[in-house]
Amino acid sequence: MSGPMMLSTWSFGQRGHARAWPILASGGPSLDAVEAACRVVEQDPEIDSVGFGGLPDASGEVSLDASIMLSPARHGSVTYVRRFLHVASLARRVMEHTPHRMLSGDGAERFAREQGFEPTVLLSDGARQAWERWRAQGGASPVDQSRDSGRGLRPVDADQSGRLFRSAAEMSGHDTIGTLAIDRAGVLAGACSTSGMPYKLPGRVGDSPIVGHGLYVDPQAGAATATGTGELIMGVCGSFLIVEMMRRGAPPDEAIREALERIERTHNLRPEHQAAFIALTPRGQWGAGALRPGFKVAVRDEVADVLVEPHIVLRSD
Ligand code: SD4
Repeated sequence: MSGPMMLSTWSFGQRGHARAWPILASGGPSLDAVEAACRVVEQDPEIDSVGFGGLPDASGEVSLDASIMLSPARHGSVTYVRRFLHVASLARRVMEHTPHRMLSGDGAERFAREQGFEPTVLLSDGARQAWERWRAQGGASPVDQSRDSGRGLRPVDADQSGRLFRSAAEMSGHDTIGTLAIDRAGVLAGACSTSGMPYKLPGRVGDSPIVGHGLYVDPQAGAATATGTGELIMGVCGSFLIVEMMRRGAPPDEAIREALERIERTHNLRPEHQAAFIALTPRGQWGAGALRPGFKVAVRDEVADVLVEPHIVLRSD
């Protein structure tokens, strides 16, 4: 067994790691670490694809989805949450305080209130203005979330100011925070949180809150999480497929390649489509891959705090 480590999607994953790593480094649980990473990204108004600041649906309303998972018997998720910010934490409450696995919409929000979560407005001024521009242009064009312009590949402590990113422009254009962690005790955990596809039809739910699609964790086999166009990922049960292949002996990269190739084989891909996965074995071996260029993965362990290119990029376009 190697030491604790964390792996997250996109450049904003590093922001999450800055908060979550001290939990793992001090021997804390991986479940707390993945929740903490999601909370950082959820509350950041500069990030237009998760939590406050997330782009709204076609009607101008923001709705959030999230899931959290320890094992096939221990997971929780929420969908279509429109008045509460910390949906990964809410998913954890579903796991820990209900006999259920998923709560949706008004029921999820009633549960949030009962659990003491404070209702809030999720639409930021920036997201409202973006939606107004989208509507003024006819409201038809899909948003390409495939590329991460975060300037990464930074070694540990490169940014002494503590500011990991220089401008909002560096952060835009990508989506779900998916995060996987293994703690000192060797316990795997995963979480993901998203505002979903920009300008989606109201009520649309993507892969992120659905166990097996956007996230899957099995203590014996490993963990995987997804980002990108949920409709593609849901078509192949992406995260479950990857964990299942790892169970049968595939290294994480090989398992991810199979999921990406299956998406490519079974869908008519459009230019704005992206799908990317990260995966982690119980022994700390990790993998990352994307359908198209532009994806980045944040990695943190006892020696490194880096943002790197995925090992696999299936297509060049
Ligand atoms: C979803 N995978 O809901 C998430 C994030 C996303 O366009 O919106 N991608 O499909």
